[in-house]
Amino acid sequence: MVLSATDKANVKAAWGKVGGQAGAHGAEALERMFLGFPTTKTYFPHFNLSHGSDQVKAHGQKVADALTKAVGHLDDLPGALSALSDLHAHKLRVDPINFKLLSHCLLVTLAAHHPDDFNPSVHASLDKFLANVSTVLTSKYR
Ligand code: HNI
Repeated sequence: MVLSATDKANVKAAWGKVGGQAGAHGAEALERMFLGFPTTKTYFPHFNLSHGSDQVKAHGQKVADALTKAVGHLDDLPGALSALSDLHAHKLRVDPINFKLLSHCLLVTLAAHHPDDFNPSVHASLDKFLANVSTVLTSKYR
């Protein structure tokens, strides 16, 4: 799924609006994922997943930082996310289905916090972006 010039501009603008809230949005998306899709919790047996936990906050920041890096390398997502792709495929072995769940929760979080920016075009571009990131992170499974 190729990101058009409009998609790239939409994604950059939307992520720019997120700014310093990215980590908090990441943590909120994770919390939504754990509550809405409890099977995803099985990948985090070593985490305290209760509301406001420091581990979820820290992980939300890591996910957000990875997405910030991706937004900065929209023309080379495989290169920018190569190490993360190795980690998810070879070590974590997260079932690819879960990436759709986290992507959905990221979209909902962005829509909830930035309703004026989240028009249908931006929605579609962010969805394509997250699908592309997910494809890269699940590309080395076999
Ligand atoms: Ni994911 C670790 C980014 C989807 C389960 N993940 C990371 C790290 C980043 C990251 C960054 C930290 C790497 C490091 O410490 O070097 N993960 C992302 C991104 C997405 C994603 C950008 C998709 C948009 N991860 C998922 C999904 C699951 C998932 C869908 C499972 C439901 N990730 C994990 C687990 C870890 C992890 C588990 C290890 C956590 C830990 O610290 O032990």
